[in-house]
Amino acid sequence: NRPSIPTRQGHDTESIAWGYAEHLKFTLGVDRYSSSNYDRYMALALTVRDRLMNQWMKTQQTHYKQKVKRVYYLSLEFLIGRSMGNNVINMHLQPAVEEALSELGYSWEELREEEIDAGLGNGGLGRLAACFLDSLATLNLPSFGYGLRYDFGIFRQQIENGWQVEQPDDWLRRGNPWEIERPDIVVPVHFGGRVDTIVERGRRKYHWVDTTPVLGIAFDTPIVGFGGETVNTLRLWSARAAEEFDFSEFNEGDYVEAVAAKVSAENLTKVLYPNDKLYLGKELRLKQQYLFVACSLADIVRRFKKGGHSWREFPDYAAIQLNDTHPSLAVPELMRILIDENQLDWDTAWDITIKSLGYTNHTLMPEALEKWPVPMLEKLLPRHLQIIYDINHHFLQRVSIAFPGDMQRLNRMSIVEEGDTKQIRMAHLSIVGTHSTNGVAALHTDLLRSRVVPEFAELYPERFNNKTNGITQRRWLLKSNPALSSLITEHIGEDWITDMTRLKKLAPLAEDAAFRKRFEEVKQEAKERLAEVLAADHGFVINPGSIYDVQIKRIHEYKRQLLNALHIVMLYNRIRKGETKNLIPRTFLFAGKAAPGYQLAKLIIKLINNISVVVNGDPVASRYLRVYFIPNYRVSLAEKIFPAAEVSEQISTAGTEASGTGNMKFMCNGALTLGTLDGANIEIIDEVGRENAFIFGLTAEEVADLRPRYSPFDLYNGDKEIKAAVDLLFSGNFNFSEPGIFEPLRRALFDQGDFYMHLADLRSYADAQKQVQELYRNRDDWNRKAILNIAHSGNFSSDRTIRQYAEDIWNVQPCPVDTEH
Ligand code: DL6
Repeated sequence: NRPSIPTRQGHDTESIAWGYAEHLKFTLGVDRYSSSNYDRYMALALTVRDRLMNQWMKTQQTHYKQKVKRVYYLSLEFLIGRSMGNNVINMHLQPAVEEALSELGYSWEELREEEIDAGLGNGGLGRLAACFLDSLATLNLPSFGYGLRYDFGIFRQQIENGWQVEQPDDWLRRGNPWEIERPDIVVPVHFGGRVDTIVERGRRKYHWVDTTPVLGIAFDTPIVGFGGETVNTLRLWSARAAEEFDFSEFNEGDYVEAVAAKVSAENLTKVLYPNDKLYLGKELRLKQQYLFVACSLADIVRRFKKGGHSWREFPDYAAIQLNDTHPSLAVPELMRILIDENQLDWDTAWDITIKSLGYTNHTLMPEALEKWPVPMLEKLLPRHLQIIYDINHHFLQRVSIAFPGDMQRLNRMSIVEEGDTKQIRMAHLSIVGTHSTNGVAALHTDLLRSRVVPEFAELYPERFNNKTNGITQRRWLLKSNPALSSLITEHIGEDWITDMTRLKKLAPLAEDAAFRKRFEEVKQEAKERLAEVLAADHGFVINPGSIYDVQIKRIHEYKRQLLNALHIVMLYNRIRKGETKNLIPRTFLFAGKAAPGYQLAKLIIKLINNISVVVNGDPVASRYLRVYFIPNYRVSLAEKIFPAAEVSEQISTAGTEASGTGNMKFMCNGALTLGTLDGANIEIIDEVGRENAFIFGLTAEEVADLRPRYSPFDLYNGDKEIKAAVDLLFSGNFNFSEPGIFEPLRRALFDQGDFYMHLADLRSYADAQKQVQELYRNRDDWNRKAILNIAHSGNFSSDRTIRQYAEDIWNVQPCPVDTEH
């Protein structure tokens, strides 16, 4: 049913080919001879974007007309990756796009590789936010994502002589076809100045004056749900100097200063901070947080006011979720807007604030907890500091009524931490100032309640709840693993794309030998494809007949890449001793970025690379064992690795990983989990059964019990094989031309007490690895378990997570939008 006249919105092949040619010529000003591959990608992206505009506007109109309640997801990070493939799939455009390109003589596979990842996040927290956007749109939930449009996303990782070297990620340099600048949506944001208090008709009024303004300009990215019905918005703010820079008033010398001041204002959104789980206390970061919160709340309030409701109804129209404490200035900022700008009384403002805000905690690491120094807040946000003090005053009154005479408790729970420099505890502020505090996996929520903030859980038991993380199966299975997706759909239909629990129907097929064979073929092809990509990109020589054993995630001591490395050295020793009987070749793949200032994590990368050189260069060992560190881990690379993975390394010290989401991506791609009872691993095992995974190591409780009497030396001395591996690791064997470089790792493991208990778990890890090897020998049995993993991965869809947030925290309803296609 091809129309004779191609149109700008047509989903048919002709329209797409025509749209592409128009953009190439009229938007980009090139022709088929002068265009680069990137131009061709841009022309295609703009063609796809045209086809979602109508539905984007219709979605916004529908939400406006129906006066819906919206979800506002406030996150300093959105780790989107590429948008082309996802949008094309969600809009059901793929067949027409592929055909149009092939008629024009181009390949869809090649063109989509041109897209530069939007890497506006560090890892789990940012990627979760991106999966949530996909689920919100697919579930027809009216929502906005709000964040910052960093000019530079997470750094590009290069490996030089085994070391991580950071390069700036200039992702916008060639233009971003998915965003639309909204110069009219601009919010003035104030910093500094002072607060004047005046009493008017018996009421105190606060005037924040003499401030330095900066502007936030909106850039919108459409978020298309599967089926293309709802198109929500991701609105990212970019800093601009305020108009007040009147250049005409300056003489030549001042002019330069004025320009410098302008640049400094615009530096606010220059770069994403590349640390996850480490709070640094930098002023620029605080400014980023406030800019983002102030712009987003101003936008939300503006939209609310257009609806003509009374302020009391604000929580009926806005559910604002704080992704970690990064947006927690939303608590005092909303209070400021309500009290100072809209003359509400304190109690009413507080009631509205609490009802409309929710807070998600993402980590148990004490070093990640944000605490802003009072002097910094006083200088930058004096009015907010006053409000925080007032909130604390009311809060401590409540605590002292509940626990009379308990001064120690007041100190522990206070939002203000006393000390040489007073600090504001943003987690306390977030719990006190919102109606919901959630953890991201069952164990994490339990530990949050029992260990991290037990007194808050006691005071507000009704506020604490769990929302186990999830991932979108549209990106992490349908898009990234088309062959497995087709196999699944061929057998159980395509309902799993929007209801991942339907994958359960695969369970009986695990008993079907023909299906297992097909699964094995698909996995094998994925392994070969990955080997080809890594050969082409990095010159790696990977044996597709080996077991692909994969650990891909941020590099951090608690995630224990070092445990994996120690075990590799154990294997290496065994091979050197000739213990190779029945050994199935194994390829250990690592990838991940270390925070630039995290020296020990960077040293772990160096260690893996050095082990890789020695092991892969050993003519005997390399027949059985190869180790590769894949540089520059990012979403688009992850999409190529998961389909090929067979062993999913989830080996954090129990009680340290809040949830993990990589574990879920591995599972639905048919890898078997080799993991500790940590984070969401526990729930993964509950779903698939312990017999279909490899579980090892201490539990969170055992870790806590052991800690006071833990001795890494005893374990080292008590196990000959472990001793030999540790000795070899630190003997210089892997760094003979760089003597002593791994000494800090040895010190961390021994002199500093091995905080993450590598040695406590190494023996049981090595035993679990033996089971991996034994099971793999019977590949058919392995395949059966792999299929069962896919079949039981349905609970880990972010659709399930978002439904739970929508019902339990946000109280929002889906709003269908009419479609023409
Ligand atoms: O909730 C998403 C993700 C979890 O899956 C990880 O377990 C957790 O480590 C991660 N946290 C962060 C940064 N936390 N802070 N602050 O990425 O969140």
